[in-house]
Amino acid sequence: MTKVNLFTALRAAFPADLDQVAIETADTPQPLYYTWRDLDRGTAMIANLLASLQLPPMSRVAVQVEKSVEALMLYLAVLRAGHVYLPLNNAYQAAEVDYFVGNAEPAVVVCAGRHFGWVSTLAFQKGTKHVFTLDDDRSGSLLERAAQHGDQHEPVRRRSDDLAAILYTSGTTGRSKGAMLTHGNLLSNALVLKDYWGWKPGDVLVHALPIFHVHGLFVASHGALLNGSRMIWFSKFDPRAVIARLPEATVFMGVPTLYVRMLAEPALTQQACRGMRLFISGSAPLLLETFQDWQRRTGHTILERYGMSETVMLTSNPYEPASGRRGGTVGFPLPGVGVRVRDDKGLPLATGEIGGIEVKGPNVFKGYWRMPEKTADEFTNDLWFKTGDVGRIDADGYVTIVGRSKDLIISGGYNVYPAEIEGYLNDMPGVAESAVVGVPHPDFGEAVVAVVVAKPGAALDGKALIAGLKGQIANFKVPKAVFVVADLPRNAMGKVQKNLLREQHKGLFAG
Ligand code: MCA
Ligand code: AMP
Repeated sequence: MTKVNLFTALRAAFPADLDQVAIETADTPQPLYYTWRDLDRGTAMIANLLASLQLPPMSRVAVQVEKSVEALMLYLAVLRAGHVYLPLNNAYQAAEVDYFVGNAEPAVVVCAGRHFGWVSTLAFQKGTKHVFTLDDDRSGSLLERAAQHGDQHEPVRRRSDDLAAILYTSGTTGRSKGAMLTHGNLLSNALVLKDYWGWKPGDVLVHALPIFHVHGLFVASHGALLNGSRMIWFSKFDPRAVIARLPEATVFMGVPTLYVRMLAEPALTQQACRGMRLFISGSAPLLLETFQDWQRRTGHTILERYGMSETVMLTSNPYEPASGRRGGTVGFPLPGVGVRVRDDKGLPLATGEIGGIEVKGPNVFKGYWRMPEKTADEFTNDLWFKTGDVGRIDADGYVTIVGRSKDLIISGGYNVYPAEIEGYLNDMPGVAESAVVGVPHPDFGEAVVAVVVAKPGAALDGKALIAGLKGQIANFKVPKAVFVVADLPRNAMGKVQKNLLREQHKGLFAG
């Protein structure tokens, strides 16, 4: 078990020459070059600002900002100051942010300047004392205030089981749950991945994922930082621009949609990938077709891995040899991680049989924030975490995910819980009931589709319902299509047969 503040461990991996470039921006008006010294000084100044606020130990710092290097520094500064980072998807709207702030009770909230009005109103109402702004052009009150502080800061000591971050992940029923990740969870996983994926001197990472989820914030950023590797930093994913920078890079990480979009670009060639050593995919199932197309086009075999907000990374296809990477599988349990498959009654299954995936290890979270009962529900009696994913482990040890027992849609790497969307739809005028399902989508993998029943006498229009949802919830959660029907299909028990709805609409986005 690790005993240090995660920041201290990352800082220790900075190269001896702090004046080397650590991060180069790829899509700012002019490229910006941040040295390792800049990261050290910038995080110290923000950490000193946080210290000056005299917050209680392990205060939550909730952050909803555009992606920028300063936003990454804010994350690192929160670790450095010994507080708890709470990242929020910048697509979340007021009702969503209101819930997270109310639930987590952050001492500090940092938001985009243009959202200061509504964010500060709701945050102050919930008892938050400090609201700062941070924009992606390095403006805002956070940096203005941090500039008044010194650039030396001794990282606050933390134990491995102290909280480092809370990541909200939606619940099958009810509201989102905050997964509490500790310094030990994050550091142990980062150290394992550094080794497992063969990070080495000279590696350069193209970072094009958002930094409010596990994939971009922890897996990608920690990987590069812990290896002292340069990052080419995109604030937004743009397939053409990313391909143009691959020749300077060695490592890329993406959700399947990123690979699908790059494959649509003629510029994606073996030549463009000549310097690359590793393409990693995760967060959603990578279609075998995408895996094979990528091999044909680039000569590279994508390495697929599997993880969760509650556990960081769990399994990975092997780094060596590339021929051991099997498309359609998520590879082997990472060193130190236990993965087992159980039937409905929690009993062991034979090799190759399909059941619920359960996991154990130093990477598994501490529990859901202020939800001890929910936490207990998700662990077995012998303390394995029930992932809600359904899969099998074959005779060679490869894990394959075949589905989910949780009612979850993964669209472009973002998770959408049908119950949440159904709740919003059911509250809309004229809606009697609704069912939300995921259907295959060529770009997003799965797309959200809703089927609604009108109240007697009400006339509903799918497009109007979509427009109504857009102001209320993050756009990626809004159904791409809404069908109005007379009745929802139900089984003898009265349960909505979502499988029939999925089947009925599976060709909606084909081709
Ligand atoms: C954007 N839109 C979407 C999505 N993204 N709709 C459905 N699903 C999506 N994922 C919609 C917007 O609402 C908008 O709709 C329109 O598309 C254009 O929005 P824009 O922001 O321009 O989209 P984009 O820039 O093209 O974004 C697509 C994207 C992005 C690059 C694929 O979704 C993305 O970065 N996804 C990665 C998510 C990720 O990092 N996941 C990791 C989770 P309208 O036009 O109606 O307004 S971590 C995790 O799962 C675990 C633990 C793990 O294993 O890693
Ligand atoms: P979240 O923690 O909410 O970001 O999402 C975690 C979920 O993403 C997992 O429980 C899986 O259902 C899914 N997931 C992550 N990686 C993969 C993968 N490589 N293949 C299939 N599903 C994945």
